[in-house]
Amino acid sequence: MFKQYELTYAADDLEPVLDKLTIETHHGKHHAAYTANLNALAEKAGVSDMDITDLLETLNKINDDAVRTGLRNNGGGFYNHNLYFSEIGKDCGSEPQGILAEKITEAFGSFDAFKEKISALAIGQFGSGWAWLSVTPDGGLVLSATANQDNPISLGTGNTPIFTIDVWEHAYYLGYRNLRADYIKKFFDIVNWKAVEENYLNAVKGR
Ligand code: MN3
Repeated sequence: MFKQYELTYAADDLEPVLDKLTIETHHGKHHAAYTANLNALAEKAGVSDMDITDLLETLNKINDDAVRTGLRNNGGGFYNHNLYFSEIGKDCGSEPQGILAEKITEAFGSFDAFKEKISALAIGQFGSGWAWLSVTPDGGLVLSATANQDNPISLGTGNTPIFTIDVWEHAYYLGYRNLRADYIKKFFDIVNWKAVEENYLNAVKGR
């Protein structure tokens, strides 16, 4: 049974960056649906007890095309949104500290340069998708963008995502309409960098 991340903030805590209805719909409808669909498909495929990252890494072992595609889309939707909703919060924003700040500077030159680069990937992702900050097998950081609900795990990159930006229209359309770049710019005001640093430390620990 895969468990949807429970919000640690109220739906209106992220205003004015993300409005209450956007959070309620995104978490309570979209993310909830991915989770329910994943659980139904996982039961059918006999993989309900798997860790989500193990499942996404080994999708090619599932023979039934429809089940494999469903698990890729809904398993990705489940995993991606668990990361997304756990990396934002009330009274956040600011800048990363400690080891994460050092690693970002090492990889991209500065925090501002990192923001510019990942924003460009997020803006440039054609259609629905995600931009990612991931940890490489040697502990470095790398950026990427993916379509639909794919992620660096389901694509078999060997990298571990620690931060993401959802650029599906359902993430921002009520507040920003067609202005994806404005949403991305404001999104940094609600990022919980402490949580992202924990993601980094967990990713490195597991290697
Ligand atoms: Mn979404």
